Amino acid sequence: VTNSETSTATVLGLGAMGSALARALLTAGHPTTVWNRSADKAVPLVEQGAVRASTVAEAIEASPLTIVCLVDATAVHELLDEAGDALSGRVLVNLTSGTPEHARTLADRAVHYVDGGIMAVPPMIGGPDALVLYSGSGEAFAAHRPVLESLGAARYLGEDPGLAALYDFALLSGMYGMFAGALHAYALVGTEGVPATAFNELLVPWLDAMASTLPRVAEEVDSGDYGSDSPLAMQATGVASLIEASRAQGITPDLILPVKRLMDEAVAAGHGDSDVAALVRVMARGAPR
Ligand code: FVH
Repeated sequence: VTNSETSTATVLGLGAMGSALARALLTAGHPTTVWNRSADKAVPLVEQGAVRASTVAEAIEASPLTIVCLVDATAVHELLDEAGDALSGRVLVNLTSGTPEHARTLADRAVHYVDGGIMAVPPMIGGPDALVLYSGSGEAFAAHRPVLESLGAARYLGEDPGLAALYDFALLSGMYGMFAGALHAYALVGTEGVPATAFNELLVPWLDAMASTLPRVAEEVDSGDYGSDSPLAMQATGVASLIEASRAQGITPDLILPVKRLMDEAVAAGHGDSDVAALVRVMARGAPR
């Protein structure tokens, strides 16, 4: 891997995200070659100064760095089949969403492979709030870091190519947990005509206050030394009432039931006196459900 030409890049895949990535590279002044299965998606980028390649191999050979962003890992494998030897000596940064195992399998196909997880939606790319997680070849990442930073803040996590996907899904888990709880709350107060926008006056500071307890929760998860300020046995009873109240208001408790099930399992496993952090113990058993 050399960094002598690190300012040029190729983008394979020009869907909503791939186009945003190519636009950000062009805006940052990096000469950019693009390719997409449906050629018409390259037109606006060519108008912005990109060079359109007619084949995957031609696109890859145009730059020392190729960024791929397709619908899924299967499409990336197909693309690599099409690329032949073009990647030899070049760096592949895969920003397609996939599992850690997908990333590790793809890494076996390219010598200089970096996987990435994009923590942003297309309009955020190139802006101050975009974050991209990377893992895989540290040498390749370091050589192309200046170009990659034009997409958003770049955070390198380590040599295991699966790490970026793992962190990506862990962050998404936090996000979906928050949205699930907030949507259940809106549905609940909505049964009495309270608009979600009005309820936010209470909900948002409450969630902020709960988020501020995460450092303590995380310490308990790491140490296995769980606090007992809000014992799970007490919380499980409270959540049972929450479920009953939801049903009585005509709201399905579907988003809350899995939390109750884990609490019951933790209590049955002897964690009734522990704080909520002890739920990780139950999850780590990985029992099929
Ligand atoms: N958009 C978003 O908000 C999220 C943010 C977080 C990361 N994701 C992931 O990014 C990947 C691409 O997402 P996208 O939004 O660009 O997706 P689409 O607009 O649907 O574009 C899909 C592109 O994939 C091409 N493609 C599909 N199948 C193949 C194939 N077999 N061979 C070659 N290319 C293929 C498709 O080409 P075409 O249909 O235009 O010809 C598009 O370029 C994704 O992993 C998200 O999870 C985005």
